[in-house]
Amino acid sequence: MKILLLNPNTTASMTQAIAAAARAVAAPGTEVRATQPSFGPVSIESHYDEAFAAAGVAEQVRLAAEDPPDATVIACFGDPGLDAAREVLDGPVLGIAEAAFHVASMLATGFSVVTTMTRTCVMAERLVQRYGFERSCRGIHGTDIPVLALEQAGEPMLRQIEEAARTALARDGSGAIVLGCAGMAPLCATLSDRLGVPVVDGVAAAVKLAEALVGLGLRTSRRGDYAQPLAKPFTGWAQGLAWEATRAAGGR
Ligand code: 2AL
Repeated sequence: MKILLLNPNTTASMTQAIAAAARAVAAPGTEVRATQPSFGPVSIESHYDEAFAAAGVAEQVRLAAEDPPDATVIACFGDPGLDAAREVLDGPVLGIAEAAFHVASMLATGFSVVTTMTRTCVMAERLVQRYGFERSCRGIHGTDIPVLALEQAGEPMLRQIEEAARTALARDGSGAIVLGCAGMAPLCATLSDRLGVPVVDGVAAAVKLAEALVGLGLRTSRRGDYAQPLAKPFTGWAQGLAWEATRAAGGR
């Protein structure tokens, strides 16, 4: 099974770190191909960043449609471009926030999210509402750690995240922690050991759920809004990314 692991930001070292985390949990027969957009922000920490990241995801899934993967994981906690990716690719597409919320809600009646910059908490909050997890998500906590700083996470940063998680568990009365950034994936095992509660990394959760959905023989519905995009010309720099009539007509 081929899983496309799409890092919506353009930092290659982070793509590689996420890919390593994904491969560590992937089944022996699963091949993880990791990629990132050709343009856009090096990290996603604002609505502005996220707008470009969604276009970057659209670019990459359009290119991937030429040799489609069995499943795709969008590895940024804002799940940018998720619906667009589902229109374009037939195999299941999972966002890491969506996957983590589902998994955490099956392990505890309430979970808390610990994330990066406090200003991104509203993005996670909107996803909680969009996916219908208002009852089980009991709080979203920023640490004000920049996404790219996670690449050099040492003991002080680990301790900062651990403390934020402990505060979240106590304040929210929750039983599990969701890590609110793909860049936190390499820290998941250590935080799990230290906290003694389930700690859910969305990258690992999405990879395992993707394998399950493919194993079940399930694909994205083509009925209604997840039908393929309408064929039409694109202009400007996005000219080459238009969805073509042959493709829209089921030509593959
Ligand atoms: C993220 C993430 O997962 N990747 C990125 O660039 N920003 N999430 C976040 N909450 O900052």
